[in-house]
Amino acid sequence: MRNAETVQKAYEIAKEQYAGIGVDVDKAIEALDKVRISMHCWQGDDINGSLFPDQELSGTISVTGNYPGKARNADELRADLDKALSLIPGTHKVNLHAIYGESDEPIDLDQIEPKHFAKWVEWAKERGLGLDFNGTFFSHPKAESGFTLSSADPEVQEFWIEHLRRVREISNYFGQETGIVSCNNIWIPDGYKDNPIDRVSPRKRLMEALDKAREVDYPAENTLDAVEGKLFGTGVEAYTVGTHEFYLSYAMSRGILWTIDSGHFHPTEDPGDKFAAVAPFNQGLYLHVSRPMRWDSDHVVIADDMLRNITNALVYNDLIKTTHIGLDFFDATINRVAAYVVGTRNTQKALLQSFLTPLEDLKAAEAEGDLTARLALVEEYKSFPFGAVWDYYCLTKGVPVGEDWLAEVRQYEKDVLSKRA
Ligand code: RNT
Ligand code: ZN
Repeated sequence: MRNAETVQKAYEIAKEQYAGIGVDVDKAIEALDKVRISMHCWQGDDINGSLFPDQELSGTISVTGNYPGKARNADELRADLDKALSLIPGTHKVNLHAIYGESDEPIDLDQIEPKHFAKWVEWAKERGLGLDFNGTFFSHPKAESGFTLSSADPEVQEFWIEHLRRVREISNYFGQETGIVSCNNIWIPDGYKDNPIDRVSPRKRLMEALDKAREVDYPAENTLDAVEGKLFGTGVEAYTVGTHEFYLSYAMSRGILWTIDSGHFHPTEDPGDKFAAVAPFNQGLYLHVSRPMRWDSDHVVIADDMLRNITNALVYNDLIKTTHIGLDFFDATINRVAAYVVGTRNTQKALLQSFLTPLEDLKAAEAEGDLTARLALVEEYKSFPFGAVWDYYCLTKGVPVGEDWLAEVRQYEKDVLSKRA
């Protein structure tokens, strides 16, 4: 167990060291504390959901592993999220998918209503959490052809348009009820395994379907639509209808958020630079922080260079105000509550490191053309004691310091998770 006095002492020393380079650690902590991270509910049950519990996951994404104790229903999922949230400093958001609705009678995705999410709303309100949302355009018989919103079959397409209409209404309800804007992220798996002849028509259909589903205007303080593109997925290697270029064009022309999932790019690309590239156009962003391992593998987020590049781009360029940060990973080979804690705390730690940067000095060095100082200083600052500041932040927020949270997850596993069949 970490000793509070030691944490306090280390913080005082760190504070002094950072003050030496003109950084106010308390301001950095304050900035970090304001950032709500949207924790994706689907890490807790391998994207299973509660509307169709027996439906297999499909739609170009997959979860591997069978670690015991996954949440079997929404109540268990909320309990697991509560556990994870108790080990993460700050106040956050939870990101729901349409399949996480709760209904006494069987309903389909074109019948979901706000009332099917009332339990989630009540739960979120009690905890001061925001709620983001996603339509579920996969794991469904009507998605089996491989096409949803871009389907050439009018009946199939209309089903998904109606789904999206309802999803937007529910997202608006989330914002209204919680008082925190709800981002409504749209991702569809549509595409072909092999090279198509006609690459344009499915995209025209997708554009028209999105426009149709988005006819109703909701207040921007309640809900914001976001569109998430992708290069490829399993089974749609040749052609994805909703690519990055498609959605960036759509988002720009419709004035909505563009979603960047860091797993959807080649490992040599820097997702952080993409925010900066669209920043001059005032483009609002939604972010899925993920970790690609050779491909879009959705590994739990770790403290790697990609993550640092992302948080640096956000903080150094003051894009944090126009960016909504969500997580998107799924690993069923480890304790799922631990996965949440690792991924969320890592994202926060990376943000804190970015906030602990003497930006004015570095910007001045850059402006003066002193590229030597820029490189030398950035490298030295990497070994500044940000961990002491992080530990202190955790201490003041009443969450476990350092690795202490693991013992709590182990206990929860013993008391709760291991009892699930
Ligand atoms: C898939 C997208 C999408 C999903 C979730 C479950 O590649 O990243 O965000 O992960 O909708
Ligand atoms: Zn994503």
